[in-house]
Amino acid sequence: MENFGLILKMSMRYLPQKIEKKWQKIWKRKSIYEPDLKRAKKPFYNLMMFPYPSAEGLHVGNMYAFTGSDIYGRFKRMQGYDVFEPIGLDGFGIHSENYAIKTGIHPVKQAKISEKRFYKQLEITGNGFAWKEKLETYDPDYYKWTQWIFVQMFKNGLAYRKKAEVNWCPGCKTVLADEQVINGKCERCSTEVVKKELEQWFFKITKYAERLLKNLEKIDWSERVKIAQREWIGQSRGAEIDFRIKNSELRIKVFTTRPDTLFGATYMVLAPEHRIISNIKYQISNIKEVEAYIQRAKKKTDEERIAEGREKTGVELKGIKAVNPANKKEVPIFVADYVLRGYGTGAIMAVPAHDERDFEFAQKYKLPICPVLDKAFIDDGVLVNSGQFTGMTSGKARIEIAKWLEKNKLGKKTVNYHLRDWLLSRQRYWGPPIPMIYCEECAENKKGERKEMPGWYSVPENQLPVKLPFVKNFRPKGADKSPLATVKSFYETKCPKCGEKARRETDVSDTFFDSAWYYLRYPSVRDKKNPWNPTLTKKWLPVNLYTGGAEHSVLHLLYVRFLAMALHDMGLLHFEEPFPKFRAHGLLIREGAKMSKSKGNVVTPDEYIKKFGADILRMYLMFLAPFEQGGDFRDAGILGIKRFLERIYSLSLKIKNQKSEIRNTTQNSKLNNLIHKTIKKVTEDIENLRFNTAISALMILFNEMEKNQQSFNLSIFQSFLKLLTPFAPHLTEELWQNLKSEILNLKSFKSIHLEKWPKYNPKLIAEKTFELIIQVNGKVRGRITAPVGISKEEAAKSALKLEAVKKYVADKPKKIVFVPNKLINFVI
Ligand code: ANZ
Ligand code: ZN
Repeated sequence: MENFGLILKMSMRYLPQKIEKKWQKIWKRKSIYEPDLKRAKKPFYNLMMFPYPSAEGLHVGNMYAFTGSDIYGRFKRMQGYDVFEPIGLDGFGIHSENYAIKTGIHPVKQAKISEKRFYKQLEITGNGFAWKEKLETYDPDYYKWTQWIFVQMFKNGLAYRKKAEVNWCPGCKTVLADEQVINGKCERCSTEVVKKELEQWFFKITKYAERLLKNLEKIDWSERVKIAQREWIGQSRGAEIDFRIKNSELRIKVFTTRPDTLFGATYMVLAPEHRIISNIKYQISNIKEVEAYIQRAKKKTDEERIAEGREKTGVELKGIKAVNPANKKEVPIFVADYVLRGYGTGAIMAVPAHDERDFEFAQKYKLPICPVLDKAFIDDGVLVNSGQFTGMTSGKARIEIAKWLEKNKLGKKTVNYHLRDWLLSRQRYWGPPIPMIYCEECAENKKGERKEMPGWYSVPENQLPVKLPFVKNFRPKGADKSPLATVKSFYETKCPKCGEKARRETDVSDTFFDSAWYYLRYPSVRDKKNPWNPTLTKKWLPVNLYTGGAEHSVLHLLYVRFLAMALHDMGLLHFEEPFPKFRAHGLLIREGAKMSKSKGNVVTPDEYIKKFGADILRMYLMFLAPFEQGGDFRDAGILGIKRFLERIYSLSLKIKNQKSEIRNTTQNSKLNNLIHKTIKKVTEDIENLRFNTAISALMILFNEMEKNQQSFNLSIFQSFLKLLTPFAPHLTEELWQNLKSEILNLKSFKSIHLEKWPKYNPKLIAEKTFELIIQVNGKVRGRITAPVGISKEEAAKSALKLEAVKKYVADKPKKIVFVPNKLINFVI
């Protein structure tokens, strides 16, 4: 029923709001941004991190990121790819829930409000989204599969429960993952995080530490994100060494990156939580003092314990000694909180001559300091006082001492990682319930789905999803339990194994789990049987270009890589890196300050779109600075872009009114060359996300066209419009269709967005040059490359820049012979 024509009468003035609404409707009707997922020939999956609705709506900073990604997508579409650019909402989780708490509106209701608001905003910005594949993480059709993945993780030994000292946010009343603690504060609400000993669900990301690190070399990602991941994973190579306790069978294992300094280990330190202390309690003569110290230390967080400038404290374990395995010397053992329980083995050999922390401690407690390298506090020196290893370089000694330890069964080479397992459970309401059941009966009989976790069963897959019940009082309780723990009808269930009364897990999983697999669902949103359809997944994945914020370097971007690897190993995915290419966009600031609600300088795109239209705002944002760098949003700047688009509009009007003979036959060689140069420049710039310089190239071209409006071919203007299309999708569509005809026949409608990206002719842009021969008195003294048509004066000037020529032509030459485009001869 689309056989009616739409009159495209161009108004005299550029009215973006009118134009934009019209084209958005038509695009949607004609599904021009919906690739044929099954049959597409050249799939290109262009993805931008989906937003989480935590406030009133998107701000201009979010739009900045989406626009950059969208420009790239539109560019690829015109290059002939079937571009898939889906959108959705990361709407489950603490950020949305905290917002609901603030507004007092139940998250279920708030989600509907946010959905409308966000989607509306994303629509008016004119992005080429595939709306038919949108998804929301709180949709049971979606989280059914989030839970299903959890079950797979559990079945494969990658999800487990353990009691551990974890981060607790008193503000959000839940535990947090290490990655969500930024400088000791909650990533969400900035409350100071405290430690709590709790039993929680974890994903075994540490099992993948090495691969996560190694694969970084293979993927094309923004360097700063790779660096952040490398640091977070924190690989350190070294050795584990056993120190025997004198008169005992017990040994203390230490981790060191410096086995070359073993002979200088003059004392040992245990972390306050080290388990061996309780085993040797009765041999410690000052146990009261030691226990009191441990109690005090336990109240401090790791950050507090190792804070810079903090005076080191500790207590010696009197009555026992350890033996340095290298020189058999007896050394005292201390407990001190500068050694952390969660790293390495929780015990160290202290080498005060070469480790600054140990040096400080040794000075305070008057402990012996024994140098074993020719210089203090260096990574590489020559060994002294080190028995048979004396004289070796540190590098060699590290290997040799490790070998010697291994041979004598006193230790071994190891690799350690700073990365901790991903703490996944949250004591909150707004998330997918963790699909696990605990049966006391089975636990007592030491039965369970996995033998190391008696009593625990995953919810049978045909019973998924475990739906989140509506709980009126959804606010976090703060008693280490989710509000779901108050809903009897939810947690009471039967054991899938023995059928006895059992209890559901009442914690929900973290939002970062929801977003760790969403990219897999988009192409398959309509598949009811699989989380991701095998055929579609093979066709569309991995993602071709992923764009997003660098602030997620060690959160989302690390989790998502880990999960893909795990699923790959289970045989569920054909790739292990979900995003072979990732680009981090820069941050948008406003008049020098980061845009944030607390500073009151947040700008919503709506007001600007209302005033200027989406095209002007898009172009303005992209013109600010290189996309990967970010930019400073200043109201004044936007007017320049407005003026630019208005000029394009009126030039188009003029061209349309010109006689067709002029439009189709006129040649202007300068413009002909410039258009080809511009095509090359814009193509390369967009490919490298340098949108700002692409726009300035378009401005230069446009100025030239405006100056020569009577004398250029229409095809030049058309190419210009195509180049502008990714930036100003609505305006270019309007002008394009108008130049084609007065009447738009929707049946035969072909959007400019489906036109071919212009190609340049390399011959036309090759700077024409020749080799100028330079002679002095007829003898060749040099050659330079010079542009065809160079003048005698210019040629002489360039030639005299050469040292080899200058030295002969001291004064003014008597005569200069110039053969155009060939040679220059100085007669002296
Ligand atoms: C002896 C030594 C001599 C060390 C020397 C350093 C320099 P990274 O690089 O972070 O892996 N260490 C080991 N476990 C620790 C813990 N649980 N808490 C605090 N410190 C710990 O650091 C490894 C080094 O940090 C190890 O190497 C150990 O000190 C210390 F000249 O052993 B070293
Ligand atoms: Zn049971």
